[in-house]
Amino acid sequence: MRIATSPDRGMGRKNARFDSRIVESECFGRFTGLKIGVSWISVGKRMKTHIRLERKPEYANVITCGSPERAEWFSGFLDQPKVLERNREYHSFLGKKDGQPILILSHGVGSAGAAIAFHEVIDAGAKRIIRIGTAGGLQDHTGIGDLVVPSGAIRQDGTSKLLLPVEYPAVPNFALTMALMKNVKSRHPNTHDGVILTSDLFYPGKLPSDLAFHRDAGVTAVEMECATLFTMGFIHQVATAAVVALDGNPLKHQEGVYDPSFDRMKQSLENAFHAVVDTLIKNA
Ligand code: R1X
Repeated sequence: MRIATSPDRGMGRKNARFDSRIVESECFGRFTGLKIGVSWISVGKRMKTHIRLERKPEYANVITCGSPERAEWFSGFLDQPKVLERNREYHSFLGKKDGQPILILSHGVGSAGAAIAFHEVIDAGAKRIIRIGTAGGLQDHTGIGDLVVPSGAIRQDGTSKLLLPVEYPAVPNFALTMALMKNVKSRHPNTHDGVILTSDLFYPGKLPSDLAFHRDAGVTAVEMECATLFTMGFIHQVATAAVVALDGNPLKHQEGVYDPSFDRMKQSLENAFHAVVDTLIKNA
């Protein structure tokens, strides 16, 4: 409990209400390995339990994506890339662009696990977080390989409902999103904006799917983490944004409109990555 009274909680005093959860998870983490044990005694530089990073100024600009392999691939486009940590789905890489450090962190699939990555990377010093993901397009005017920069996300995830009441919108940072949209469009003409759906569900169950409803309402795409990221950013006053590459249309999967293979997504993701880097280093 010594750490609970430390003046440097990583999140700042205004977020002291989150301390109990941080302390709980770090008390657990203390006993899970030597590295965590060592960080326990370096007050103010404690290693975050899951992503296993300490708080550092180099972690202000963050690119996050679901897949660890994709995170590593992205890091190859940066100068002097290096592997930082690999724990569960949370793999981190640090590199530079124009001399400015950029942290790349994978968050896995789904809002609950991703929220852990978002929370801990904010605790580690993130000031801007941009997610590069994949999503299913819902509109007929979107196609595989198109990019979408969300202007907001419907909170059909479970996690953000545990963070803020449902009346709060999940919206990215406006200025960061406008800058990102400009950069993405200049590299990838088939880029759309709009509201996306963040759902915890990938495969349907017995209940009827509501995807056709959201298509008819004008929702651009569906994925699984953006609303959680935007909500987390709002809570902690950290600028967030996202760009997602469309790998199909879940309403047309049976017609074969689904190809999440790396070969199909590669060019779109590469364009998205360079646009995100441009956005982060110019807004640093
Ligand atoms: O956000 C969605 C999730 O991370 C997009 O792709 C994954 C599911 O295949």
